[in-house]
Amino acid sequence: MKIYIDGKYYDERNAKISVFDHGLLYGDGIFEGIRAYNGRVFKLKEHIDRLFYSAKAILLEIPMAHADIMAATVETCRQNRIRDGYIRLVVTRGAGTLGLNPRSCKQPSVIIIAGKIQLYPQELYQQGMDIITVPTTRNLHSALNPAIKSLNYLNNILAKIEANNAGCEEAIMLNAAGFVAECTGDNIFVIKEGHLLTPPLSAGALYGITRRTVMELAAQAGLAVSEPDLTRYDLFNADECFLTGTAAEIMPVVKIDGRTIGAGKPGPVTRNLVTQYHTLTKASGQPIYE
Ligand code: PXG
Repeated sequence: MKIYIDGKYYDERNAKISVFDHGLLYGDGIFEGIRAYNGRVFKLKEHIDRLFYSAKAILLEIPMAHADIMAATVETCRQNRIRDGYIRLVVTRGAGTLGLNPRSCKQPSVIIIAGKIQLYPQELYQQGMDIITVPTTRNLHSALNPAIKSLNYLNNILAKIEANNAGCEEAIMLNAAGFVAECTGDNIFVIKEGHLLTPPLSAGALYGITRRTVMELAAQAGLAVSEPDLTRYDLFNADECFLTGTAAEIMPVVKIDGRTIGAGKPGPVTRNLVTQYHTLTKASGQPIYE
């Protein structure tokens, strides 16, 4: 595997960054998780846009232009002969002194890894997932805005551990007001009487790129799409529920906190969206090999 670090490619065992990098010392940095399908990078521009928005929010100056990061991402896929894969793009604050002042970091680092990801077992896509609400609430906007895809994922990791301890693969995180925010690495949706509902960004959801894509597909299919505040009660009484994410794609949910959702198996609206999503991922995106 060839890994891109600051303009050069390194073998896996030589791909290293400084122990003084504030990305490591403080989680001071940002990232993106991107997919390639069928020789194309899916929603590349949208991911790089979000990377720049995250950077702006944490006053991190990415040392490359938008177009150059797009080109480096595609080139890293080419170097690794990726047709279908997963790309992790990381920008760290860079090496500095021991002490959290980011002004000691002279040069942010850009890292691009192109490999594979299998987030959840395949059979869960057929059966649907059983998930729970966990005690750890999503970060407050006023503390660390969940819209920022930062290297500070402890909030999500704690929730994931709580889910894993209960035998579940994913966790529903509420915000401090008790409304549903999102899952640890996925957005959440419900279907109720022909309406597609998902928490608003103000509830503490990441501006998910799969989330937006699914909302567009649903609107095209004639579903009413809205973003109201949702409570656990709304989830329990939904006709269908599913999660979205770049890695997860669309994952049906059939049980929440012991309550069976709808008929207890992936529903027709979810299955239709899955089909449409797969059609879209196969046929669109930035070509890698032309
Ligand atoms: N919420 C959170 C907190 C996320 O981290 C999503 C929602 C879905 O967003 P996208 O834009 O991907 O639709 C994410 C994204 C992993 C992994 O390694 C996690 C994500 C993406 C890729 C890999 O677990 N989360």
